[in-house]
Amino acid sequence: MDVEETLVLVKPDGVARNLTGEILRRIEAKGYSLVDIRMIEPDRALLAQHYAEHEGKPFYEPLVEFMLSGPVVALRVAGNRVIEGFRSLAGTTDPTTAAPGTIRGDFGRDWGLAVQQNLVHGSDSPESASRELGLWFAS
Ligand code: IDP
Repeated sequence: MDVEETLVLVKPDGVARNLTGEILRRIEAKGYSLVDIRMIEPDRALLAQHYAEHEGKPFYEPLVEFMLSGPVVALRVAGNRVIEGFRSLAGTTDPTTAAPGTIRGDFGRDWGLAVQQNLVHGSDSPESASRELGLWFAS
C-alpha cells in the first residue's frame, strides 16, 4: 500500500454550480477517504503561494481573479496512490478535451475565457500535496 493524502479544491465554479456533492461522491465512490473539509474564501496571499509556480504566465492574473470570485471547498483526501488517482478522476486541464467520465470531461465548460474554469484542483506530487495541505489547512 502507498497511502497518501492530497489536497483537492472545488474551485469557485464548482461551488457556484452546486457540484461539490457530486465531486465528493466521485471521490468517495472511488474508495478514497475524506479526512477534512473546509469552505474558504482565499485571499491573494494564499493564492500567490498556492500558484507560485505559475507566476508570470499569461493566465496567472485571470486565474487568481477567478479563484477570488467566490468560496472554495478544500478537501483533505486520503487513499492508496490518491494523488495520481484524483488527477485521473479530474481529467486533463482543458475541459473541452478532458475525457468523458472525468469530472472536467463531464461537467467542465469552455467559456472562452482567459482562464480555464475547470472545477477542481488536485495536487500533482507528494511534495505539492504536503505544501498545499499546509497552506489550506493551516491552524
Ligand atoms: P492542473 O490544474 O490541471 O494541474 P495547472 O497547469 O497546474 O493545471 O494550471 C493550474 C490552473 O491554471 C488550471 O487548472 C487552469 O484553471 C489554469 N490554466 C492552466 N493552463 C491554462 C491555460 O493555458 N489557459 C488558461 N488557464 C490555464
